[in-house]
Parts: sequence; structure tokens; C-alpha cells
Amino acid sequence: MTRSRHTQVAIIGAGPAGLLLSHLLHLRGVEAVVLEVRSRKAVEATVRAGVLEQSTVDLLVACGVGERLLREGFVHRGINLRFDGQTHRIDLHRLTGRAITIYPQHEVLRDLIWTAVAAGREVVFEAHDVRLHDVDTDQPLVSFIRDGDEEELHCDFIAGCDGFHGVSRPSIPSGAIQSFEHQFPFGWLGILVAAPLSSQELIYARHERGFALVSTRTPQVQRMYLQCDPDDDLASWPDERVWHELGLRLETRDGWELIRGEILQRNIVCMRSFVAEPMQYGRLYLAGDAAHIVPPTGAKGLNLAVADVSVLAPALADYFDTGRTELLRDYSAICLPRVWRAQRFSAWMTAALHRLPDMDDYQGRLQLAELEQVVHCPTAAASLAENYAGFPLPEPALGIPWAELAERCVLRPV
Ligand code: RFL
Ligand code: PHB
Repeated sequence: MTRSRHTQVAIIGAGPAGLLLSHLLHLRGVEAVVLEVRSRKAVEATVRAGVLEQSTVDLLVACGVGERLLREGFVHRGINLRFDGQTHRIDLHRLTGRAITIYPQHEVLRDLIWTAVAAGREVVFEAHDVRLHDVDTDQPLVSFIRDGDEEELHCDFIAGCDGFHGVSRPSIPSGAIQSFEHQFPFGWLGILVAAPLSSQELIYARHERGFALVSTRTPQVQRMYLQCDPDDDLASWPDERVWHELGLRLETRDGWELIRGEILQRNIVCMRSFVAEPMQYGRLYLAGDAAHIVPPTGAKGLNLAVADVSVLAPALADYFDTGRTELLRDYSAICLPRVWRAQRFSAWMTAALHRLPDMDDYQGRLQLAELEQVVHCPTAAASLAENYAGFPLPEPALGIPWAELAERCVLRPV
């Protein structure tokens, strides 16, 4: 027999968007159930983002899930741009007063899952065949299979937080949303390495052979990326080729050395930009990668997901508290300017640092001139720094300033 019950908000996906939304709603006394197709173990083991903007850190700390982040995260006050054999530091903190924190995405997820479980909130892992029904009515419904049995979750709203390949966005009739998409003709090979730090701060390198990035996870584990063909097979990237290529692309004239180590994990990701407009349909609200994705060069995806739910949570809570619908109505309109700003910045960083397959020498020189402008012109450096360190979270509508909403959202747990 089909088990049937009701919750206020059905959240599809236990990524950063879904789990943080469920937490923020809980703090405002709104009940939600999270449905996740993968196992808890798989979710907690997925290696993805590493860079958190200041406003992301501030929100996670303010809402009580930032204790380990503050203890174990690494605050970086600058990043390096490397080109033509030279390294140029962009001092994010001096230029913006803000910094970034290196704390892996799966650690954010572990903190959020632990908090949900401790509070007795429901996160259904291995929820299969999730389907959305009647999203354009007042009584939407989500069906799914748990342990072989069908369940139905009646709800007031659905939050589609199931990433780019999820089921939420495809549940919206074609024609009700407009999609903007761009596919880049290259991918990234990402590696996790057991080695000490090669650099105190991230290095974004532009080279004739292609882009390279040196990032970190902990003092003992480093994260690095190499531009590659999106159709490359991992087998075509044996250890020796990876190190050789990283060495060439990161070479400097000042004797800097890349520290090698055992490659613990490797994967290839494709690079795509995408925006769905509006980010809502009927009683379904999309957040995070379900609504928009950016190439990872600007380190913006997770931060955008957090920004979305910082708007969606108070909007839903406002509805349940007062019956007002204005914030929900304006959800997309509030989020999209930030989304497009991140799209522009990510596309710009990507174009400035990558080698296009058909690039000629002239275009290569223009790329170098662009980077020279950034490192030598203070206003250009400030613009990069502002975008990279990130902007304050959006001011939701109804004239309620973000600070006041945040206070209502996080300082009055039920
Ligand atoms: P997620 O993380 O993809 O989570 C979606 C969840 O939904 C589940 N799901 C379903 N559940 C139920 N039913 C279905 N039918 C489902 N289909 C999917 C999935 O299993 C998953 O658990 O989306 P969310 O929450 O929107 O979060 C977005 C971020 O994960 C993403 O934007 C970032 O990882 C992007 N990103 C970075 N962002 C940053 O802000 N800073 C960074 O430094 C950064 N580095 C990166 C990145 C993304 C990368 N890749 C993999 C493209 C580095 C890389 C290499
Ligand atoms: C990462 O550490 O995984 C990382 C850092 C910076 C980026 C993308 C990914 O731009």
C-alpha cells in the first residue's frame, strides 16, 4: 500500500542548496522533508567545491552550522594569477575588506547532515524514482520509492534543489521557462594529491598549453586542475603526464616548484553555463545548480546556491507566518541579478585563462593584455577581487533589510 503524508515543503536533493534550505526553514519553524537519490555515504564523499565566499561563511556561522568550518577552514586573503612565467598576487582583503575560506563542499554537507539528524529532521537518502505532480496547483505532490515501496508526500511547496541533472526543472512544461546555455569546448581534469602545500594561496595559471589551477584542501591534501579535452578518457592521463603538464603550465622564472605526491583521486568535468528564467513555476521553486550553473573558474556555484536559499527560506517562512506571497512572487527577480553577475564573472575568468582550440597568436596576446590590465590597473584588480570574494547576500523584497531578515531567520530558533 502507498504510504501518504503531508509536509510543508518537499525539498528534492541533499546538496548544499537542499540541506541549507531545510536547516533555515527549521529555524523559522517550517517543516520540510529532503528527498535524496544517493546514499548518505555517497553524498558525504563527493569531492567538489572548495572556495566559500565571505557571505557564505557568515551565513553558515550565523545559522549555527559553522563551528567546524571556523575551526578547520583556511582563510585566504588573496589569490595568485600566473602568466608569462610570473606570479601576480591579487590582495582580496586589501581591495574589498573580505576574504575567502577553503573548506570542502563535502565537509559543509557533513555538517548540515549531522545537524539535521541531531534535530530529528527528515532526510530520506536513496529515495528513488522521485516524481513531481500538480506543481501548478495549491496541492502539489511528490512520489518516490523507498526500500521498494511507493510513498507520497503531499506538500504546500516543492523546492527543486536537485542539481543540473535532476528531475525538478524537467517537470516544468517547456515554454514556461526560458533557458540560456553555453557549452565550453574544454573540460577540467581534477586531482586530489597527498602532498604538502605548493603555495599558500590559490594559483590560477594561463599558459599556451592551457589553464592550470593549484588549490588546496588541507596542509596534507592538495587539489589541482588542468584544462583538458572534455571527451578525454581518464586513462589518457596517467600520473606522469599529469605532473609533466602541470609542471609546464605552472613554470615560473623565479624557481617556484610544484610539490608532487600520490594522486588519490581524479575526475574530468565538463564546463557549461546555464540559467533558467524564471527560477519558479507554480508552487515549484528551483535553487542552486537546478536553476543555473557556471564554469568553476570563478568558484561561484555553491555560493550562488547558498544565496538562492537565503532568499527562498525567508520567503517561504513569511508565507507560513503571515500568508503574504510577495517574497515568493519575487524570488526569481531577487536572485537573478546575482546569478547573471556570477555568470558574467565566471565567463570572463574562463575566457581570460583558458586556451580555446582555434585560438590564434593575436588572440593569445589579447588574453595576456587583459591579464596585464588586471594586475597593473587598480580598478581592474578591484573589480576582480570584488567579484571573486563575493557580494553581500541579496536584500529580499518587502523592504526588509537582509540583516533584519537574517536576524529573524537565524537568531530565533524554535
Ligand atoms: P548539487 O550539489 O548537485 O546537489 C544536488 C543533489 O540532488 C541530488 N539529486 C536527486 N535527488 C533526488 N531525486 C533526483 N532525481 C535527484 N537528482 C539529483 C543529487 O544526488 C545531489 O545530492 O546541487 P546544489 O545543492 O545546487 O549545489 C551546487 C554545488 O554543488 C555546485 O554549484 C558547486 O560544486 C560548484 N563548484 C564550486 N562552487 C563554489 O562556490 N566554489 C568552488 O570552489 C567550486 N568548485 C564546483 C567547483 C563544481 C565543480 N564541478 C564538479 C563542476 C569545482 C568543480 C570541479
Ligand atoms: C577547488 O578548490 O576545488 C576550486 C578552487 C577554485 C576554483 C574551483 C575549484 O575556481
